[in-house]
Amino acid sequence: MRAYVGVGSNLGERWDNLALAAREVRAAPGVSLLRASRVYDTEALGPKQPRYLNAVLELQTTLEADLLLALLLRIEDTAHRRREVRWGARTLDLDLLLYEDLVLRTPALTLPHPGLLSRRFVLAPLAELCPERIVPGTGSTVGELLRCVPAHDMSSAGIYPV
Ligand code: A4P
Ligand code: MG
Repeated sequence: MRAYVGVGSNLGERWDNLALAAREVRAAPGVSLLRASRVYDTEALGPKQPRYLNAVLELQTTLEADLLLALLLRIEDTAHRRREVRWGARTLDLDLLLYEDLVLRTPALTLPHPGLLSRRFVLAPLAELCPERIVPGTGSTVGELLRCVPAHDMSSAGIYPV
């Protein structure tokens, strides 16, 4: 199965947090890390907080969607534990953006990820990897959705630390 994971970090050693996410994904049984987008430095959406680094990872996996999400939450926990010692706040956010063509709305998992449709800092890195992919439930491609979302204060910050 092909899956796309949004990675975000806005506290602590942000580049290290991105590297940890890639490392943990690669180490997980049943998951291959195929590609990573560039990394973007983005203005935070929501309450005032530090800027984010955002990127997207492309995975091939034999895990079902719920097990893949469980893995992502476990990786978040790994980063958060480290963080709690030094920063006392969350530093890694992993969102399951797309899982094949699955459309799902359960308390534990919504697919596609609801933030995907409106967030340029998610669509831009995703469009680097799969611009022609149809986002299930919308009838539009990633590239088309990207052209429709509003501008966002963001800039390319470099290649992903895989
Ligand atoms: N969940 C349901 N569907 C999914 C999915 N597709 N992927 C559930 C991941 N999780 C999913 O908790 C999220 C819970 O949602 C999980 O337990 C899972 O069962 P969380 O990650 O602890 O909460 P959160 O991330 O604070 O909330 P949420 O609603 O996921 O927030 P977002 O959408 O992740 O937004 N600004 C910039 N520039 N860049 C960012 O990356 N991110 C956020 C957080 C805010 N502002 C940002 C950014
Ligand atoms: Mg999240």
